[in-house]
Amino acid sequence: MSQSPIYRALPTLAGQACLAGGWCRFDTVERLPGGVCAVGDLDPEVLRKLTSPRAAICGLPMDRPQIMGILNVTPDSFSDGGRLTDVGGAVDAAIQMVSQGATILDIGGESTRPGAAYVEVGEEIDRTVPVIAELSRVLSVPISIDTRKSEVAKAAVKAGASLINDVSAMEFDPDMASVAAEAGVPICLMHAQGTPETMQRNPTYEDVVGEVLTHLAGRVDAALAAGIPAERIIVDPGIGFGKTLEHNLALLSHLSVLHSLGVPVLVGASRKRFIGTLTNVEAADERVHGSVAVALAAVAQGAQILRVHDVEATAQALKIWQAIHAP
Ligand code: HH2
Repeated sequence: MSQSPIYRALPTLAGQACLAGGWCRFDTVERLPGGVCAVGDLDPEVLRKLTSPRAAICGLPMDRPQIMGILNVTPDSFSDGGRLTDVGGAVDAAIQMVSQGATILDIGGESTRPGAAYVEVGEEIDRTVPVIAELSRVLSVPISIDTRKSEVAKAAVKAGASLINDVSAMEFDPDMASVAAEAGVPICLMHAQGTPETMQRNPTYEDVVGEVLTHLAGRVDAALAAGIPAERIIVDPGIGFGKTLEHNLALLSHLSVLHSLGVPVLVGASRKRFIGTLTNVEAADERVHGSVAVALAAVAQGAQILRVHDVEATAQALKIWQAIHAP
């Protein structure tokens, strides 16, 4: 349960205040508890966090949406596992994603799908580091390492990764905070309830939006306390990580609440189970259209980074959305 009030800017296309220095605007804010209030009546610190332009992440401006292409070098990822088993294949896929519009690449060596098995540190390094080293040699886009383990993060940064994406928000490995602080790279803090092994058994919340926000606020504080400056922190609601269909939809429809934390928001809903459930599409790689719809819904609430498998489709949809709404 959340203790302090929650402030959710209600995005419109033509309000007086600018959400996170980006493309969404707003006139009113939902305060829970307390109801709707006008921008002019907000506490200045709350207003500052909601409106201040976010610092660039790895040189990528946060006043426009960025596409993070997913590259899983795993045998068992839920939608693309086993596809990229050698460095050459992974590099080719990465080059294609960049040509299609990815401005950042997320390399993962351990599946975190529900029920996925634990991968040892050495194995995860062997899967990811050669790919990162080669990618940073041939491409100039920033590379993110998707890991919960500080040793993997350290090796990946040494090989050229410039962002750490931790689905446990530094809770799985107590050394992750100091490694990220010392490495001087941004870190994405994602909300999860439980571990991948168990998280989908019976996810339970009294107030999923409030609890996810409160948890992420605590993890942002932990990162700040560890010496990671706010300019290097990203938050993520963790779609599908210990969440039912209803939880995912509540988070997506209230996504803009995360801007009250004052840092960029990343959303990773691509091809996930809830899209299949809503559309009756069993095969994960056939959930492209639903995934694009979620990406646009996230952008309409000011999410700055979209983590996606289908870069080309997302980039095309985003171009049209921007041409209409944020030229
Ligand atoms: N989702 C997955 C993995 N990493 N990172 C962030 N920040 N946000 C997410 O939503 C997220 C993530 C799971 O998706 P995927 O990588 O496609 O599958 P798998 O974990 O099976 O490799």
